[in-house]
Parts: sequence; C-alpha cells; structure tokens
Amino acid sequence: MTKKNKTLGEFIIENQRAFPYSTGELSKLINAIRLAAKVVNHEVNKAGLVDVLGSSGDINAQGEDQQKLDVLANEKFIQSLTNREIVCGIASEEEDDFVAINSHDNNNQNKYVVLFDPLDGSSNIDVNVSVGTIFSIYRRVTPIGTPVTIDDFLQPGRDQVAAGYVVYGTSTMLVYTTGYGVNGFTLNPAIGTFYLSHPNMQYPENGSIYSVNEGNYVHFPEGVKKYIKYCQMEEEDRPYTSRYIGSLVSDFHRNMIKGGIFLYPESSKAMNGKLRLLYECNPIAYLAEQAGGKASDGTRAILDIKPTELHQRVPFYCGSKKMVEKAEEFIENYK
Ligand code: AHM
Ligand code: MG
Repeated sequence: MTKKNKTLGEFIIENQRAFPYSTGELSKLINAIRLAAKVVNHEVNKAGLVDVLGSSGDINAQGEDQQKLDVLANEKFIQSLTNREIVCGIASEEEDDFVAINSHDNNNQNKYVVLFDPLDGSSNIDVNVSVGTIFSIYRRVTPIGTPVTIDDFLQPGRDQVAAGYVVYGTSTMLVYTTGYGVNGFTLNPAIGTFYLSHPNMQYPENGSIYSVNEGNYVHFPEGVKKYIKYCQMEEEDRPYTSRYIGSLVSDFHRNMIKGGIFLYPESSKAMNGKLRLLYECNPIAYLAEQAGGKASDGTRAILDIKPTELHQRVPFYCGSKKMVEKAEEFIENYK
C-alpha cells in the first residue's frame, strides 16, 4: 500500500528502480521541474509584496501582454532545465521559437525536449487567484548527436513520456504522469518538500460541473450552445453546477477531483479556440486519459492530433468520460 507521507524525491527513486534499464534521466528531469516549481511557488506567494505584479510591457509570441511573473517563471524553468545534460530543447508559451540546448561536450547528446506554459492563467495573477505551470516531455525523434529540430517538438501528444502541472492554489501541488497513472504531491511550504497526497488519481466517469467562459456563448457553434443548455436543464441529475476560474490548471484540477467537463470551444471570433495544443492541451489531455477521463477537440482525441506549428491552437473539451462523450454527441448532431 502507498504510504501517505512519501516524498516526491522518494517516489521518483522508487519508480526509477521499477524499470531496471532506466538511465535515470527522466527522473533527473522531473527533479529539475520539482526545483523550478518550488522557486516559482516562492515568487508567486510573495507577489503582492514585491514589484512583480502587472504587465512586463512586452507582448509574447501570440500577441498577448506578458505579465512580469510570466517572464520570471519562464526564466526559472529554463534555468532549471538547462545545464543538466538531459534536455536538448525547450519550447515555451513565452518564447517565439524553440530554444536549442547543447550538451556540455557540444555533441548534442541530450535526449529530451520539454514544452511548457510557465504561468498559465496569467489574467488571475494580479487578483490573487490560483495559477499554474503546465509541462510536457518527449524523447527527441531526430538522432542523438545532431542538433534538435522543430520535428522534435511537433510530436502527437500520444508520444509524450511524461506530463504534468503545478497548481499554485490554497496549497501548491505538483501532479504528473509518466504513463503509469497520475499522482499528486502537495508542498509543505515550511520545509519545502512535496509529499504524495493524492496517489493514483482517478477522473470520475461522470460529473455535475461544467466549466466554460459563457461570455463567449453567442460566438459558439450550435452544438456547443445546445450542450450548454442541456447542462442547465432541470432533468435527471441536472442542472449541473457552473464553475469557471479562468485558469485551465485549476479548472482541470477541480474537475478531475470532483467530476466535470471543461470546454474551450472554437468560436466565430477564434476558429481554433484559445488554448495551445502543445503545452496546454496535450499535457492536460495525457493526464486526463491516464486518470480515466477524456479529452477531445469535439471530434477526435487531442492526443492523436499531429501538430503542425509550435503555438497551434485547438478547441478543447476535457473531463469525465461520459460528459465529454455527451458534448461530442451534441457537436456531431448540430454540424
Ligand atoms: P494564458 O496562458 O495566457 O494564461 O491563457 C490561458 C488561459 C487558461 O488558463 C484558461 O483556461 C483560459 O486562458 C481562460 O481564457 P478566457 O479568459 O478567454 O476564458
Ligand atoms: Mg497558458
């Protein structure tokens, strides 16, 4: 039986031992993320006290206003992931292009690429509402010994070797998967250690929460409008409860624990929705599937999409299996 007080460090070592041929590189990589999460947590926690709130004055690759904390979190994650002889390339929401990282011997020996959104839900930073970090890890597809290329990043989500998020909430949690279920660790801030608090997380098969920015309702496709009306109808176990924080990580985390569906549909204003496939939807979809939930773009599994661009957007429907299937049914029927 899993001990409740196991630390993330112990968990990583135990899981590495379970794979006798493992080189330990992925474990080191998760450790680097653990360290960056603690540093960013420290910055986020004291945000109201020092001058890190508000806009940095810059615009990111997607034309969005960068917050000072976005920039800071991006720096901390990049710092922690480089110089460890593991990562050959990084792609971030806050960087226009991918960043290549060479091994110390200059021979491109590093194996993994990491894609991440350093601080997701930025619009919530200034008002003291939960934000998160999302990460996605792949083995490179180009040969070791050659420079990393865009092909190493444009892999379908199905090929992820690990993915996870950090939620800076009422407590800070790191939740991740390496393809053998989903485990959640809570930070004890007094001693800076993550403890296994949520072993083997399971997405309830059904739920009663729907999460969507209803301000965009008039712009949604007919099927999505009808599905939202279905959620609000007084029938069987409905109406469902509406909950929307506007931080994907927090909305997903709540729905995975309680059961629910998150929707960020395409709209007449944004034909592919808002969320980014590579560093927002893919890692969250991998966690959802690993926990028994489902993630789709309305018709196909998010994880099966072959990406064509680094900052590609995609409509996103994610949550309890039965709820996502119902939403897909509405989308199909009103095409
Ligand atoms: P960000 O990466 O710029 O913070 O944007 C992503 C966030 C998600 O966390 C959230 O689900 C969504 O944007 C909210 O968007 P909206 O304000 O349009 O509802
Ligand atoms: Mg984001």
